[in-house]
Amino acid sequence: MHLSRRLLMAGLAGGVLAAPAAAQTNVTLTHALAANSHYGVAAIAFKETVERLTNGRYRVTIQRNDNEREAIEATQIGTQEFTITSTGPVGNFVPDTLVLDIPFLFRDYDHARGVLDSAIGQELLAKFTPRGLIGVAWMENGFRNVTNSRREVNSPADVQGLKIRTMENPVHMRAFQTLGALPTPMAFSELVPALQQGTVDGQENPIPVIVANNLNQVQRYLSLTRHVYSPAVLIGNPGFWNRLNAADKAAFQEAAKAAVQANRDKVSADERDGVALLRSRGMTVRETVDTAAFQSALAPAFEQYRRQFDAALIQRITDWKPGS
Ligand code: EAX
Repeated sequence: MHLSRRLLMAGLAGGVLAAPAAAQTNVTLTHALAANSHYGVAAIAFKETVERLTNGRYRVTIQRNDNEREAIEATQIGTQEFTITSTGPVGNFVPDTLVLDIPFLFRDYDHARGVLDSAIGQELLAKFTPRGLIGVAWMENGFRNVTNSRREVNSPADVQGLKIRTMENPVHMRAFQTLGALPTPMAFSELVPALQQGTVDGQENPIPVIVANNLNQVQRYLSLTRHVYSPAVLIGNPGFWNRLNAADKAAFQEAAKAAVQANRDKVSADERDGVALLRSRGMTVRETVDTAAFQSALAPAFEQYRRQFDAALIQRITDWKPGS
């Protein structure tokens, strides 16, 4: 065989003439918590799925940013492509989502997950687009519980006068004001220093967040008030998202599904094991509170929410049941 033909055959065999390596695109995703938290495991599932389904053409870098409002702003302007955040600050960007933050709106996790996975959830995700964000998928933070270092909380009377850190969320702030507490809104990044310095007496967060951030080190009492369900959401940058071709967009959507599953599985595990763990870390835990008293004490706030939000949507959420 002629030499050049032999070289050509060898080159082809050795891949020397293979197509140039596909370009790689770096994608940044942030969230507020530790890598082993319910957000952290979701971020890892998202990263692994994107990189697997795109054969590494997209490389996801996970970074921690515990100022969720800043992370949403960065996603909106495109200095990062995705963020996982609680709905806490989201209402300042997408006001329609505030309806999800109404206390005692969701009966339990099945109800919340069912509503967010239904047409109602899709309708609310669509509200992100005109606000310069992509609502990719609903995730989960969990049912929120009150902690403080002053006293056990069983009823609304026990909350009166407590300086309670809330998220920067007007629905939550109105609820704690109505209960006679002193709601003090701040970003999650400021919470632990505020508790350490006594700027606030308490805060409220789901078990997964209390566990992941060792809030037992700065809070003595935990009361399972479960006063509000806290959704989380995977938000994307519109410029990045709209440039994806159909196949790559499907890969990112598949990755979002994997993230939601990992997130919910971790919340369920933390709800199962977290109370015993927090007790073992020294917290005094009150597992049952006078929920009916909290609900009736919040009646004036509910009245205002019904006037402020789409009452029909609130009813649709309340009436939702499996198969509906
Ligand atoms: O999203 O700010 C909060 O209390 C949130 O629950 C926390 O950042 C996890």
